[in-house]
Amino acid sequence: MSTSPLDYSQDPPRSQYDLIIRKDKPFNAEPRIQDLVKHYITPEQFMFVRSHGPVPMHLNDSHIITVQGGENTKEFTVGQLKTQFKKYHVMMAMQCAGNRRDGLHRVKHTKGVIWGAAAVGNTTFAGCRLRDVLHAVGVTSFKNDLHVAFESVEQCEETPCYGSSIPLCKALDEFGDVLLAYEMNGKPLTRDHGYPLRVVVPGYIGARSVKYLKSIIVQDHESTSYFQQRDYKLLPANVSCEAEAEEYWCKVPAIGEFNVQSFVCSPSHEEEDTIKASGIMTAQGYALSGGGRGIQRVDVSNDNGETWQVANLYQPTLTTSAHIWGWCLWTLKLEYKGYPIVSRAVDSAGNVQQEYPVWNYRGVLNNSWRTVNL
Ligand SMILES: Nc1nc2c(c(=O)[nH]1)N[C@H]1C(S)=C(S)[C@@H](COP(=O)(O)O)O[C@H]1N2
Ligand SMILES: [Mo]
Repeated sequence: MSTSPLDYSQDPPRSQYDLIIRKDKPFNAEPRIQDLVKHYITPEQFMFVRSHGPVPMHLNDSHIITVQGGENTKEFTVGQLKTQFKKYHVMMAMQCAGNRRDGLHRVKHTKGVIWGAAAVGNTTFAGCRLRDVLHAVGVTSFKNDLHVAFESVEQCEETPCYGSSIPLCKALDEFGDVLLAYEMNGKPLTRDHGYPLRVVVPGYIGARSVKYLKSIIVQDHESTSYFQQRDYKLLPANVSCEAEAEEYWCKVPAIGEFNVQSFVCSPSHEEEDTIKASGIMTAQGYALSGGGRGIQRVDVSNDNGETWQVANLYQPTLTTSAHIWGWCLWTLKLEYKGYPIVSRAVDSAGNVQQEYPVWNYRGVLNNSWRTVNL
C-alpha cells in the first residue's frame, strides 16, 4: 500500500453527469432516485460511478492485456482484441453490492460508501467474449475448481491495484455473456467506466466487473485481492467490528451472483407531501435479480403489508440470450393511505425478496422491503 496520498488531480471532468456525489476522492456518485427510472437503458448522465482510486491516464488502444492460461501466456493490445475477435453485445444491470447501504445502516452500522438505492443502472456493453480470448490461449474446457482472476492498472486506496475473480465455468459458459468490453451504450467506454477495456460479468455484483483491465490469469484459487477476500462478503449478524470479522474472512465465500431486489423510486421521499394531497399516485421502481434470473412478479403494498397488488412489469427479453441480465422497471397506480409504499419482487426461480435484519459488514445487499419514506 502506498504511503503518500494518491493523486486525483488528473481525474476526468464530470460536468456531464447529473449525479449526487457520495465521495469525491475516489469518485463515487449515484443519480437521484427518481431519475433512475426515467429510462430503461440508463444514460451515462445517470449511471452511477464506483471507484476505489484515481482514474488511470494515458491509456489507449495500444494498452496491453496479458492473458495467462496454464502454460500459455499471450499479450493482446486493446486494438487487437477489437479487431481479432468477434464483437458481442450484452444488455445488463450493473449493481454495486453496496447499493442501499443507507437502508442497511438503519439496522446496523457498516463500513463503506453510504449509497442510496441508485448504485445500480442498466446499460448495454459491447466487446469480445472472455470465452473466445481464453480459447485463444488454449483454455477451452473448465474444471469447477478453477478461477479467472482479473487485475487492473489503477492504484487503489486499499491495495496497489484493483483485482477480483470469477469461476472459470462462468467465464467459459457459452451463455454466460462475460465480455471484455470497450463500449457502453454504443460509445467508447469513458474513463470513469473503465476505458479502454473492462470486464463485464452479467448477473454478478459490480465488483467483479474489473475496469482498466491489465491481466487475466486462469488459476486454481480465487483472486487474493483485498476486494475478493476482505470485502463483499456476508458475515454473520453478530460480527460488529473489524477484529471480530477477522476469523470469518477466510470461511465466508465471496459474493458472485446478486440476489433478488426491488425498490420504490418514485414517488421519492421528497415528493411525499404531493402524494398526501392528491391521494392517487403512480408508483415506479426497479426490480432485478442475479444469475440471469428475470423478474416474474413485483408486489406493492400501500397498507403496511396487509394487502399486495401486482405491478405492471417492463422487462424486454432478448431472444439471443438464454438469460435475462437486464433489470425490470415496474409501475402501479394506487392510492396513498398514509403508509409507506413498499415493494417486494419475486425472481424467475421463485426467490422472494424478504425482510430480515441482515447486516453485511460491507457489501451485501440489504434485502429489506423498500419504502418511500424510510
Ligand atoms: N479497476 C476497477 N474496477 C472496478 C472498480 C474499481 O474501483 N476499480 N470498482 C468495482 C465496483 S465495486 C463496481 S460496483 C463497478 C462499478 O462500475 P461503474 O463505475 O462503471 O459503474 O466497477 C467495479 N470495477
Ligand atoms: Mo461495487
